[in-house]
Amino acid sequence: MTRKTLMMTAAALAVSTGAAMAEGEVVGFSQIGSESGWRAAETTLTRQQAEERGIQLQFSDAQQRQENQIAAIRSFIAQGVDAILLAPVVATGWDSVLQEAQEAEIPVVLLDRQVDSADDLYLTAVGSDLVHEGEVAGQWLVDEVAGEECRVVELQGTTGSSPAIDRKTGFENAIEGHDNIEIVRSQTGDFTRAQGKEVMESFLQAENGGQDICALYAHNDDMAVGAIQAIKEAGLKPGEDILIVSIDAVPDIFQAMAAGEANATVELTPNMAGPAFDALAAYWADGTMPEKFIQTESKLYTQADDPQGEYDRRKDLGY
Ligand code: GZL
Repeated sequence: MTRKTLMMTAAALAVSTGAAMAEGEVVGFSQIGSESGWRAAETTLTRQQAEERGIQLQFSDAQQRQENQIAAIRSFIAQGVDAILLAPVVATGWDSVLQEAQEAEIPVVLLDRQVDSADDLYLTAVGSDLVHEGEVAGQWLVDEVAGEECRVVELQGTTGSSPAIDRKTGFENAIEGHDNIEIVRSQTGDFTRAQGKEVMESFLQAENGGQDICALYAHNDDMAVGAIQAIKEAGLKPGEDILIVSIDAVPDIFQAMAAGEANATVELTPNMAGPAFDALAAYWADGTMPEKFIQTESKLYTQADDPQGEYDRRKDLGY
């Protein structure tokens, strides 16, 4: 397929999907890395959304390092891009580079995580209510154990990231006042399967081989999937001996749910770029200023919600 045909196809597709065209704009995307299936899907969908809208995407993978993100943003500024997308690995340390982008009159849109900087330093932030996600997960456990004693272990996301901070806060909000539920161990697994498995192994050892653990709360599904492996290797039944609740709604957690090895997940859409590019198209067209926070929804899924069907619907979306 020639480039011209491809462009025409993309344009036709954009019209059919209603994607706002932004023909010829150049956007730099500073992506955290590929630490989870969810992150991989976000990258896939961002590339697709850019192509549908005729946007040229300059992509940078920071390998989880903030200094790489800051360097990428400075490179985008030097290139004179029309906008910058930033998924900030941690919440602090962005003021100076965001001020440089502001001085260069390049709008910055945050994706899926927040920064502590003043909100005049970015055009808008697209993401979920991370505290609410933690509350949804916590409330599910409160309802599930129905007053029974429950010792919980927690796998936190990347230290200093807004999802790790806020999802912890939300879960604690939900279990507050329910003295039967207690978080007895909490440690970062850095949002990855490998570290989720490793830290869960240490939790199992420390908690009487897992006999004293009632539930795992993982800040993302990838750490939960790693932990499920550790629980099985310890001779216990995940989803039964140890309840599993996590966040993201990636295909593999639905596969585990269908096998009875996970119990609940809170959905996080990986399509943060669609709303981001819509806001940028309006801003580029006539200076329209978007809301500072464009919130995506957080839906709870359990074993009662056709997990096999959810797996089938999501397995080809780029996770
Ligand atoms: C949350 C997002 C998190 C995902 C993880 O908005 O930043 O980062 O929940 C990913 O899977 O690592």
